[in-house]
Amino acid sequence: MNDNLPVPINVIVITLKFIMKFTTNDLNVFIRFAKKIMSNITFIMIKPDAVERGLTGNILKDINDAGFNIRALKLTKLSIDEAKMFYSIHSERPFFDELTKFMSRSPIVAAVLEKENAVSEFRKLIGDTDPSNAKEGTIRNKYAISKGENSVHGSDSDENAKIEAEFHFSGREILL
Ligand code: IDP
Ligand code: MG
Repeated sequence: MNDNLPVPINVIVITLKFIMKFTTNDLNVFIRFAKKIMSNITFIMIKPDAVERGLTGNILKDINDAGFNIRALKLTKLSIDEAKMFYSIHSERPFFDELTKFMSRSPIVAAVLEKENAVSEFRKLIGDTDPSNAKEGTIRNKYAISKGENSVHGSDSDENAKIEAEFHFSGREILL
């Protein structure tokens, strides 16, 4: 018996086409899935002013009541260098020193939250940066002290949510 019979070319082509079709479909499903996950998560922090005043529980309850699911959560503390790295986008702003000193002053609570359109939904829940402009009932309206010490951070885009979540959490700490 001859073990080295050549495989007909059309069988090879059909097999390759099948494999390519399968992997392309698979890839598309994966990309759609990844995009959906990305638009459904945001990264947030409960800032030093709020943790110091014992507001962590109240803010987590507001987050829960607004329909967000917590996918990662920890109490942690930023060093001054970590705060500078995290807020590097604001390094040229006049408030950069004040902001980074404040954010490294005492512990924060970091979290990854999930909800449809998580980034914009969370920014609606927290309100304007300046609490005097934040709508009634928003977290900053209820708890913030000033434009700087404004109790919570929320990512401003899907891309930044991913970058910021990865700054604080390892893959195995985020339970998606
Ligand atoms: P956001 O947190 O609402 O996205 P950003 O403009 O991204 O606001 O500013 C980041 C953070 O920097 C604010 O949450 C606040 O803590 C701080 N910050 C912004 N503007 C000022 C300011 O004029 N004085 C002091 N701190 C500020
Ligand atoms: Mg911002």
